[in-house]
Amino acid sequence: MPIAAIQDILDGKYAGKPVSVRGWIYRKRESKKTIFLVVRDASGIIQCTVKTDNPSWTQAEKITIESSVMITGTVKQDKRASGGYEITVEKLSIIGLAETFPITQDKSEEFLRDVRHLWLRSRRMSLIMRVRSEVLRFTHEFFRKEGFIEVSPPMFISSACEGGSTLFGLKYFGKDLYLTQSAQLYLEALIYSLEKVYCVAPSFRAEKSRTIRHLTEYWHIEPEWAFADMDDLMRVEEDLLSYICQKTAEDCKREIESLGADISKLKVVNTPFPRITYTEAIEKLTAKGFKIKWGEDFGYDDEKALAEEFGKPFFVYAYPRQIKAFYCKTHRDNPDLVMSTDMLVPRIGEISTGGAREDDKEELLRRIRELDLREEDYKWYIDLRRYGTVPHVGFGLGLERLLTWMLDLENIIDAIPFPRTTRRFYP
Ligand code: AMO
Repeated sequence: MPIAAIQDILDGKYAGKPVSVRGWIYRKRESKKTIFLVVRDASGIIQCTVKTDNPSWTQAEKITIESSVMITGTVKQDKRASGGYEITVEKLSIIGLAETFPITQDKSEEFLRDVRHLWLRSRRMSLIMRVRSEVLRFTHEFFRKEGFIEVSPPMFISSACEGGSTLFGLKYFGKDLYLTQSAQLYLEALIYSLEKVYCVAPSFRAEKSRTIRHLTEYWHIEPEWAFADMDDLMRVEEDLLSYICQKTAEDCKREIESLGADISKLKVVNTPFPRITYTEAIEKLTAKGFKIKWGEDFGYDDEKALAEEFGKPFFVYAYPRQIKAFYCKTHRDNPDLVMSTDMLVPRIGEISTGGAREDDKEELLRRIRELDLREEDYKWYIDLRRYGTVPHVGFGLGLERLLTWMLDLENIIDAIPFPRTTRRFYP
């Protein structure tokens, strides 16, 4: 007999028919004459009933929560059953009898994080993981559609991309190396042959901040492309975000509703996004009574206040040189500013940073010296400006920050299966 996906049964494809399902016991309830087993598989949950006269009764009595099972029976339409269908069991085989499952309803968040390897079985975590997978699919679809080529950057690196304070160091056969903070510099090397490239890869940050938006290991969506300016950059970025939001609202409606997240905020993500300069952002914040001065970087509270005003994703661009990285391209008509832009969303603040890269060798060298970086560490990167330099742009979008916003998650740690933070690296 074919093994049915539970969702297909709930969709009415097996009404009145014999069927087999495989899965795990989600809930169990007993009365004198019937045992009700709620079984879950990857697609959904369904109630299965075993009667006293069934030869499987003793198996059903013995079965425990989270035991793995194979059930054969007949699908019955029943308005009282959640989902509208149930299975009258003919045969129940226990595949793996579970010990007493440690997760019960009264457990604390902290406990659930300690047993993350088991908590991943919860309906909530499975729904999030499904949407995460779909968001990745839409990301790949978008870049392929736009002619970008997927590339694979290294994780071991010898010089910093985003500044020393968040670098994870490690010993590499006696030499000092680091874990990558961003693939950007390597992507820049690849545009000279492929022109438009992207990757989705882990980035590592020795980030001491314990906030709802910081991980030490996160997944980074990073495109980089040649012959492009800031306008092209913001256009591709907003197109990507609106593609992801629209497709997710369409294809993950059931998951989003089950998670209790607000689907309407995804549906209204349409291009063009509002754009304000850094200077305008400072003026807005000053008007709201914030103490921030021109030249200072935004804190989380500043970003949240700005984002509240827009209520949807928007760009801040043209930042002061002193708060941005060495690779940012200086505005030729105003050397105090660099061509850099952040995308901000409500509640989370910054979800991406991007910009035009300094493509002039002398300007780049000047920035490297100004920031006291070691020129020899960036020799290969400077080479890229020696041989056929081109104007180019790119951005980095944090997948988990994006999901935290899209799914109204309280904390970024629920956007990734095995979160790594300052305090958490088990399991
Ligand atoms: P930046 O350092 O701003 O820029 O990082 C880009 C995006 O990565 C995400 N992010 C994080 N997500 C979770 N936990 C963290 N600790 C964390 N740190 C960063 C955010 C952020 O917007 N190379 C540049 C980008 C570029 O210009 O192309 C970079 O890495 O969503």
